[in-house]
Amino acid sequence: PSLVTMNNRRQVITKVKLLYILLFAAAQFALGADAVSLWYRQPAKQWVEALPVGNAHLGAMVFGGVDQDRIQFNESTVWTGGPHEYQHPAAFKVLPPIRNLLFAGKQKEAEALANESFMSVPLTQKEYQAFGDILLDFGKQQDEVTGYKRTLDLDTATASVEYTRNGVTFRRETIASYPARVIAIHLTASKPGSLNFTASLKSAHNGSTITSSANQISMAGSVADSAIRFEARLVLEQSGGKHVASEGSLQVTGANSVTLLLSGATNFKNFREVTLDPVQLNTRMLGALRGKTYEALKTAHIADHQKLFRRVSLDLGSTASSALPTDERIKAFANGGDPQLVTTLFQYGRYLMIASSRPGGQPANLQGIWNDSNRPPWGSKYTDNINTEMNYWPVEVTNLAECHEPLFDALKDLAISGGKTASEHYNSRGWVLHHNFDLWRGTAPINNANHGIWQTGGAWLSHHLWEHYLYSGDEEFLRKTAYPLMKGSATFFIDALLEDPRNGKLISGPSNSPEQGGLVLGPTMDHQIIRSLFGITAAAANILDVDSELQTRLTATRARIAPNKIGRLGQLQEWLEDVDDPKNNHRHVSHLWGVYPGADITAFGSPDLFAAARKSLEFRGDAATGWSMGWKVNLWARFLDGAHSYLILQNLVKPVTGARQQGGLYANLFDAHPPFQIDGNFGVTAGIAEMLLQSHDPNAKPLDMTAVQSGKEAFIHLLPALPPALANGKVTGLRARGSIELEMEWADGKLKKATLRAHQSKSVKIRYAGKEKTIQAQAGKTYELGPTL
Ligand code: FUC
Repeated sequence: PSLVTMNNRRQVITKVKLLYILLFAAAQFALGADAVSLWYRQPAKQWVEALPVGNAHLGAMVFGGVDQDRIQFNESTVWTGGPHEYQHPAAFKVLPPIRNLLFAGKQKEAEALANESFMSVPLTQKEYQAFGDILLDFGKQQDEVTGYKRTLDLDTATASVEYTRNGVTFRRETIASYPARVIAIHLTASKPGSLNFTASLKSAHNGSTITSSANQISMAGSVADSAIRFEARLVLEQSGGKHVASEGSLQVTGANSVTLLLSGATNFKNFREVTLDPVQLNTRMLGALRGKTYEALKTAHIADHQKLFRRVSLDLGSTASSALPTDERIKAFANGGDPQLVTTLFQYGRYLMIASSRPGGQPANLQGIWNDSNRPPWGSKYTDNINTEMNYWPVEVTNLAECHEPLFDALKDLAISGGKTASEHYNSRGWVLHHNFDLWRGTAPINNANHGIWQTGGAWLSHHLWEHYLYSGDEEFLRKTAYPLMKGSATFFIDALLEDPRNGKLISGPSNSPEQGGLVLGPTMDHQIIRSLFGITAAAANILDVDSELQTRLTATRARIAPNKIGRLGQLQEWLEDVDDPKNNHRHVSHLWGVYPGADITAFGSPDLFAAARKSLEFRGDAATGWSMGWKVNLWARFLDGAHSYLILQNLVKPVTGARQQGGLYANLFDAHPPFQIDGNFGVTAGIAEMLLQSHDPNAKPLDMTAVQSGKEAFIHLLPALPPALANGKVTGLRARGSIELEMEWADGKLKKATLRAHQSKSVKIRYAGKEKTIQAQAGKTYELGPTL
């Protein structure tokens, strides 16, 4: 064919393509598909297909069944156990012999001694529990169901189901209101008088008492062998028809619309007291809603949710795939061409955070707040050698800072219980948290010495306080909340670090590199975390103008901690000894902490260590558990490699096969270890943000505490790791350290425009595509930048 006909043919093809795109756009519009909703053509068969709603106190999973619907629910303080101190009295007595055995290379003996005399009492912590189910029985019917659609709208935080049967369209909406502290289910039908069903409650705990009278059902009981007593109450309001209460259920006939309100509470007051009255609490919460319409409740709920959710918008474009139901999109994602699902996943992480972690509640646990089992994986507690921290990675950068608060409240508790552990286990001041905690704030080493004695959980979590300060600039918070906890954690390590007689360096121990290699002295991760903790604690004291002696002490001690080392394979050593195995593809990448979430190994300030860390990450490979891939998405973004970061994301977005180390997403977009563990969802949301914006100091050298690291200046790297697959887009409302809010638009992989809003007056260095520029930002002012800065 001649060039001319080829060109013509191309034009025709382009036109056909254009038409195709337009048609799909129209179809999408008709279906109402958008980046912030999940939808399905069938009810959930399994729990991981049901759709989550939550208000940080109550969580629920909506199945959307037709003949029978199930709304499985949780309350965040329904746990096994009761107030208890876990420290092992006088455990510190075996500390010197354990250390000596480790210095002598006798790891097994050291572990045996630790297992005998150094562990938590009891050895394990308590578990998060299921609470119950709301069951709605519509009776088995033969009539065909058409137009079935089940949706979770992330923007309004509403789960809904809609279908038509026998000419009547039925709709049910479920919301979990944070201001009202209830879950509401609203049922409607297109034809008056056609709602007929029986509502009942089912307890997840034996021996519960379920009674119904007038318009309510009460379910009261306790968790076996625990101090927790609970009550859930379901109240019914209907228009038209009637209802009868009998044998613990409510039978509704001929109603036009019905609202069911679920309230649930326990006697848990705090980790040391179980003195609240759940019945009184429910009466109060439900009483406050008397006379209020569902519409009013819903309006207040949406306003409350959107106040947080709408702070950030992300648009990565849409394609033909956007018109498909969510479960089909997960299956097709590997084929490429569905950038919008990345947006959905990003926003889903923010949605889940708002639903599971709000001021006054418990922090998000391994499953957020959603759990249908009384023997959940890993107790659905708080594993803080990665998982709890990962949960909170997205909160500051994606503009949900107040969702961090429950974690800070937990840290206040942990500093109390961890103070006892510090003194009994280490004869040290300050506080320490090992690799897990629970509702009762256990901090002592659990399970087994080969992975339970990891000392830096509290030190890592203390960084969250400092990060909150860096993002907000809130000095009041730094003074009152952050600094005392950071100081307590740092003080512990001033006492507990030991001198390595071989070279005079300070090392941690006994400890682990999570969760491999057994009990050791001086794992790299510990040193990175402690070094960083000392740096930020000294910086905080400096800002607050307090504790000048401690500042000097921290700075001097920091310089003596065993440094990062590059090993024989060019890798960053995970341990003091050069024993890394290049074939080790373990899920934990602990020694890369200094790259992310830490920021002491940097692209331009320590290029050799940076390259070594990258080598270590290459050894670990690209597949792993869900949370591990969540971490790697962030790490590859820190390595400024958007394509690799996206490759990991792609490995993660696929149906769950069940293989324990392979990740995947369930139909409801819950991330899989497998099993379901929520950290991967949060890790990925943080990772997508990390591709678009980084605000640590990439020029910092080892042992530096630069003006940026100390919170005095800001650094913003625009589109540092933009994947080619996300070449076009727009984001608003991301936050950077230094109290800056950012909007960006890019096309064909290049920045078009960035708008910075400064909330504080500060010198801000901006980097894009290898160029750097400094502006003196004024609080309240907005700055626009193009690709040449
Ligand atoms: C750590 C991880 C596991 C799991 C558990 C909850 O122990 O090593 O993979 O995520 O936490």
